[in-house]
Amino acid sequence: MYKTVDAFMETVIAKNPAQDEFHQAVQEVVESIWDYLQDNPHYMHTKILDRIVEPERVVMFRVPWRDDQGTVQVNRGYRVEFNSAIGPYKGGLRFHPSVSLGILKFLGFEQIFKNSLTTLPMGGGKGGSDFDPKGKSENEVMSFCQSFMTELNRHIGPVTDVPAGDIGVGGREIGYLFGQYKRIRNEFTGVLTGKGLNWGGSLIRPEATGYGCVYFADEMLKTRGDSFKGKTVAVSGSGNVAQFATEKVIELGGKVVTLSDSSGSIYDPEGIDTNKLKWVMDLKNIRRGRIKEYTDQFGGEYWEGKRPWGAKCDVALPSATQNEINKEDAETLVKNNCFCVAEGANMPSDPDAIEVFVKNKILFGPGKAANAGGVAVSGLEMSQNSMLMAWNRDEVDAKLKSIMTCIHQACEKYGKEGSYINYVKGANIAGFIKVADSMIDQGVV
Ligand code: NDP
Ligand code: 2IT
Repeated sequence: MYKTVDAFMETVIAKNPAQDEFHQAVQEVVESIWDYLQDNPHYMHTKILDRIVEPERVVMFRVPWRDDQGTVQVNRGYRVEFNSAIGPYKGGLRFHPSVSLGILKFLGFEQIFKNSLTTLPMGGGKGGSDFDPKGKSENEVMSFCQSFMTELNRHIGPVTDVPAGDIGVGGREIGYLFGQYKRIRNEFTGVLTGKGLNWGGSLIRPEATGYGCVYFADEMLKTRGDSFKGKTVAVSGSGNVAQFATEKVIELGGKVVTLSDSSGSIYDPEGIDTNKLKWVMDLKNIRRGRIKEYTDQFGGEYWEGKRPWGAKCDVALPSATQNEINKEDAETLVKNNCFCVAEGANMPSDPDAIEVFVKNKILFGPGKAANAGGVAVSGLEMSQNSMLMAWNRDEVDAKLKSIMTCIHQACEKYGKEGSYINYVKGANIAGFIKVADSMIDQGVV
């Protein structure tokens, strides 16, 4: 039996070489549940840690397709079916050139605990491809999606594994993937979430991750008798999560002053209002342009190649990608009196950054708690699909709000350290218990 976290991590690193992000995600979870495991030795006796870091199944496959010039292109596809102890595998698909097995294992691992926190019956999974949708035509994106699903379809199903979107996969891609699944299988089922409203999608699913993140941050602020009203907020990213986080902050009376993409950040001290946001949504979702164009339209500053963390803010909502806040960024945020960070993205803060936040006792909501609203509404989409019915906008929004409040309560219950809530510890322990206990109930599988 392992005596220390380091001893356990040595075996994980040896067995999974060159998967740095996966090691990082495992280390964070194991560190924060370690004391709990010592107090509850049956988890160690049943080797839950060794089992939970091993995916139940990994599928890797060739994705050949033809570009507009007729040239054959070959990408690699993946689906990591990590853990089905509490429900069918559930989690997004990421299309981005940086996708590798290690990245998808980190995301799949996080998803196990996140899905457990939602209170809904969903296991953990993640998939995707190193395909880069940037600069591709509609026809190329469709050809790729069809080829990807031609292989993936045999591994998924509404009670087996239900993918959804993530970076580079939005409503358009889910549509092409769903169309191809239906064509091959001759089944109209809830095999994907994030579907269009006309064909089985749920209201509020597009908004859910961003809205949920802001609801969670609002719960964190409430613990200090505070709210979003009058707060200056730095958001990173300008995709699905960033857009709807911004929309909800505006609605709650806050002022969002930054957005970014992989080329740089924009800083608008006047605040991004509803009209400007509408323009950003058109830029990013329809015209598929760069965030730099914002400053040509509305003024403000463009910070080429820079992340937004140099902007003075009260609240930060990192909503782009992993490891986008390092130690220096975290110190800058704290120095500028930012006192609340809620992660819309998965693992955007690196371990040194998290240490800075926790040491300074600021409110820090890790992704698996703060961004769980997206997959939670995916779970609600699955429920509606199985019942062959649809809830209205207010019903779904109320359920989302109530789930985010439950997640906050779970973090508080397991993360309280005196008057400070350590949300990392709280989320990891609460997420772990339900999955680990279910694994024990189901025997050595
Ligand atoms: P989108 O593809 O809609 O948007 C991603 C945004 O992040 C874009 O602005 C993109 O810029 C930027 N970005 C991506 N990669 C990088 C990078 N390497 N460096 C800097 N910026 C980058 O994705 P989502 O909004 O859906 O996802 C954002 C984050 O939220 C991810 O971490 C995802 O895992 C997480 N998440 C998403 C959920 C969802 O429901 N969609 C649910 C829970 C978490 P560019 O256009 O230049 O690439
Ligand atoms: O990281 C995530 O939680 C997602 N990309 C959403 C997954 C889902 O199944 O809705």
